[in-house]
Amino acid sequence: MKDEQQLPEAQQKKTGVSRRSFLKTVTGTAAGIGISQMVNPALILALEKGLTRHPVLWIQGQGCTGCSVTLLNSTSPPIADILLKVISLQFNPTVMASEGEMAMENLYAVAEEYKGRFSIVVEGAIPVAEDGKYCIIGEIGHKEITMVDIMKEIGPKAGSVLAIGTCAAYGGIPAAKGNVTGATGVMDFFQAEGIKTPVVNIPGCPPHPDWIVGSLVYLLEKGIPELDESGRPTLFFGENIHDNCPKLALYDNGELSATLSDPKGCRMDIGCKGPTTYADCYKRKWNGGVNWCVDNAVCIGCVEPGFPDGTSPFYEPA
Ligand code: FSX
Ligand code: SF4
Ligand code: SF4
Repeated sequence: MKDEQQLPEAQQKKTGVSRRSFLKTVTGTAAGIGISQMVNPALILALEKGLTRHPVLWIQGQGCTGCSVTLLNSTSPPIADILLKVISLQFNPTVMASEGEMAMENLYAVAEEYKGRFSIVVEGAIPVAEDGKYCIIGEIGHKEITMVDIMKEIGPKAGSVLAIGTCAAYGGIPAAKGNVTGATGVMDFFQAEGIKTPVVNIPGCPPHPDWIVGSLVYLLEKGIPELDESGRPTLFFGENIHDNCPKLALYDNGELSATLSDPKGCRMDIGCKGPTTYADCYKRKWNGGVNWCVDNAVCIGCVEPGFPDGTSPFYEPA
């Protein structure tokens, strides 16, 4: 593997955050929910061992960029530390400085040089209809390169793939009823193309930043995590929301909210899909631990393979 000195200049910039203060940041959150008691130790261990930064190619297809935005909201540890200390982000259309052919050539060069030793993060679905022409990632020599082309070329060379967001994992919103683009999740695409690279699904529309960071660190430190039948890490998606919901006692007592603006009761009658949804939102919460969907609305089952068609209408009981 290239050492850091050989990585592009942008990758070498230091954050000004020392290893000691980074460790303090992650240990400081271990007592709370933060990246959780499960993942913080792995992250700390990785840093203590001087984890070699791992090349990551982040490919964006049919999505809303909400997955990148959610990652940029990662506060513990801060996103700058993840990008500059844990991974070596070699391609990301939203935040990378390079562009055009240079960026595309770097993408292919990294995949070749680090064969089997880099990861791909896929954000958004892969549109396979019309020869993949619904999603052009870039050009080399005036030849358009589709997302399908890229995934066929670099998918088999990667050591692992993280399918971030429900679109990348299962097709999500682009694959909803009326899908003319052939929007497909990564696992289905790989199966159709005979690509054997292991895939970890981190669904959610968007996924929680802890799910992304935690899974990435787990992958680098320990390898592929335990996955459920939908390809999701059980670490984050192993528990049923309804069974663990703080409003379960209200449900059991028949105290049900009749409107969204009636915050007290269980949200079952206004469409909550918690009973068929598996994720740890009930304890992790969102927005830095401030609130989560059922506080003000309902769970719409955004992490489930059938989302959104299978969990619609969102505000009507299942
Ligand atoms: Fe999909 Fe990502 Fe939903 Fe959006 O890009 S998972 S539409 S929140 O953000 O792909
Ligand atoms: Fe279940 Fe939703 Fe009611 Fe919570 S709010 S108890 S998840 S139905
Ligand atoms: Fe998605 Fe439900 Fe979690 Fe909200 S509570 S983020 S809809 S899984």
